[in-house]
Amino acid sequence: MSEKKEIQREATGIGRRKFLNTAALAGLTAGVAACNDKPAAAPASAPAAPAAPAAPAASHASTNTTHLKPGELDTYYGLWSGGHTGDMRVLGLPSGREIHRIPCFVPDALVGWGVTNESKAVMGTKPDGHLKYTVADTHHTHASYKDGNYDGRYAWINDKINSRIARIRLDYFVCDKITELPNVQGFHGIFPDKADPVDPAINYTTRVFCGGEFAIPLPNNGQDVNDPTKYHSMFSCVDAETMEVRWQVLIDGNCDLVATSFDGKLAATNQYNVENGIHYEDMMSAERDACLFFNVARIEEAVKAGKFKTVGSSKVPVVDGSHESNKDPKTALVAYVSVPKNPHGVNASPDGKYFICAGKLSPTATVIELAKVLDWFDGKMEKLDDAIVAEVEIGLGPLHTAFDGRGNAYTTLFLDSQIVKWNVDAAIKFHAGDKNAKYVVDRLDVHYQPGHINASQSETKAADGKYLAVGCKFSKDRFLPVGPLHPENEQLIDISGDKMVLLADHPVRGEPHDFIIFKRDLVKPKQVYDLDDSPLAVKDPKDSGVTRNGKKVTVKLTSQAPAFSLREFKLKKGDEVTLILTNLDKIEDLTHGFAIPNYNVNFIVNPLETKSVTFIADKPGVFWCYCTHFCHALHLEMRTRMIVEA
Ligand code: RUQ
Ligand code: CUA
Ligand code: CA
Repeated sequence: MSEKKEIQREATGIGRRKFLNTAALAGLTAGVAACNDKPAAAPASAPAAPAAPAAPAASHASTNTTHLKPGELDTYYGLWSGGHTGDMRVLGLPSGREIHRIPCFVPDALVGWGVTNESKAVMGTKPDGHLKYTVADTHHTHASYKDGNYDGRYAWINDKINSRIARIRLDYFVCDKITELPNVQGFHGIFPDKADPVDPAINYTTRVFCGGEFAIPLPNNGQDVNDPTKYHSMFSCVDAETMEVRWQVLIDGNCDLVATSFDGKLAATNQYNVENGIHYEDMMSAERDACLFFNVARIEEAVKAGKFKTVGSSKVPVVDGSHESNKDPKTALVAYVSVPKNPHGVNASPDGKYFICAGKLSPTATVIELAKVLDWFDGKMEKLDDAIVAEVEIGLGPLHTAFDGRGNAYTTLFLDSQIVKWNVDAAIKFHAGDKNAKYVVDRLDVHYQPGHINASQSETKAADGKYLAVGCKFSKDRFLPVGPLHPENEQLIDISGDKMVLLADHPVRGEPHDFIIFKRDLVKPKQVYDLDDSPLAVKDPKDSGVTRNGKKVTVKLTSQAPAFSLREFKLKKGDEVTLILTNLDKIEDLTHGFAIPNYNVNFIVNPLETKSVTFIADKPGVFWCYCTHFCHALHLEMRTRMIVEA
């Protein structure tokens, strides 16, 4: 059989893709009409159609190009979540080249993340010194703001499995803090605030909001497991600097993704389970769910006034955001705006006026005007749902939305395998009764089943409408086959003209979710550490040596290409050894590694960086500790002899 036929046959077989598509359609048929300008969805029982052929070459020439000549630098950074590899990835755009991976929640063998004492302190350990967790699932990544644009200080990323939030310093591109959210399961959406709701002088990020997706009995101690009324989830606020959890809001159902307003007054989360169901079918019974708007200033006043409780052993103040307790606008902390059936993404338009909720099981996008939500809180608008200024059909399976700064929104349609470009003002006119208002501007097939989407500078005041990236969950026939596991396909699209133009496919290791794309001059990375960054720094090769305190031994050494400061060092079997290594090479790109055979140790030290490891010298013998990172013509000779006496 020819190679081509074999690939085709595989494409029509029952696979993860078909299963997923069928399951999603089954959910969709529960009372949702298909979108007007699309053919009706296939019934759930119908066999999945064989793969659509690849899109024909775009008929519109693109002014943007992905091709960079050798030596040319990209003009944008992309920060990509790595999914269940637990890292953040740094891409250069428009080339799509992966430049770096920043390990956060999961050990990483290149840098020794989870091996060094410094990284273990960030990741968190059990009393026996082993890592508390070694798996994670990162979905959402966003960066700190100033004046409505990224300021290059920090980025954050979530771990859905263990409810942790990691912070990345954007000077060194390393993870420096991780916080575990109390009483939260399935921590999913994340968004930094863009200003303080009260103090206009604070026009930058000081809080990060976190949505909790899985409602659990609170406290989750094995009681009340079958009583849905005891199940709640929490919307959490983390301090951007200290990374401590400032407060939480107890809500009905569960919160999914998160958006924040440019004025700092509102944060929102989509909520697909107003039914408070604990079984799959219960979560899909209501025709409308909600987008929850949190009045940040009021919540913080309530916390200050002591109107909170705590849950379990956590000391974090928890205020009551349940629907029942928040019906009076004068006192409400949370507003429940209704949104059709199991919404997913919520995104803030760059003009600061609207949040847009994607319908997921409804083929609609809902546009909510923030000024009207504030009017409701202020008692100036009676019916909260009057804040909905548009609710328009856009296609099947809308998930996430990006913006071009020219009034257009771009939403992924998971089931249609398309991006729909639609005009927000036209949608508002259409919703208000002008049936001639054409809000759908363009559609583009993508390959295949897109989840996340983002445009260059999209959720900032500097949205520039040049590039759009889309994270396709399935790549199927777009790359050489490599066995059962397919890469995902991150596609790049030119959105500078009226028509979207597909520019490139990029295979990526599973499985990225959200990402942001921003201009390269917004970050100022440092390529050499400061010796004083570590209190343990060995500042002079003369300070190298072995010091002993009973069975506790400290080994200090330095690296300078092509040698370590100690040619050898002696230990006794059973010693508890802490080895500290400072790289005294101070020029860019001169990284050394340090591996100890049979001791499961390997880590790197970047220019002027200090790292340490602690281990028990339980195996006697000679161990050639060697440099694992190519540094010099004599890199292979760069070793030191660790002698463990029996
Ligand atoms: S959620 S599709 Cu975290 Cu949309 Cu990834
Ligand atoms: Cu030092 Cu290789
Ligand atoms: Ca629902």
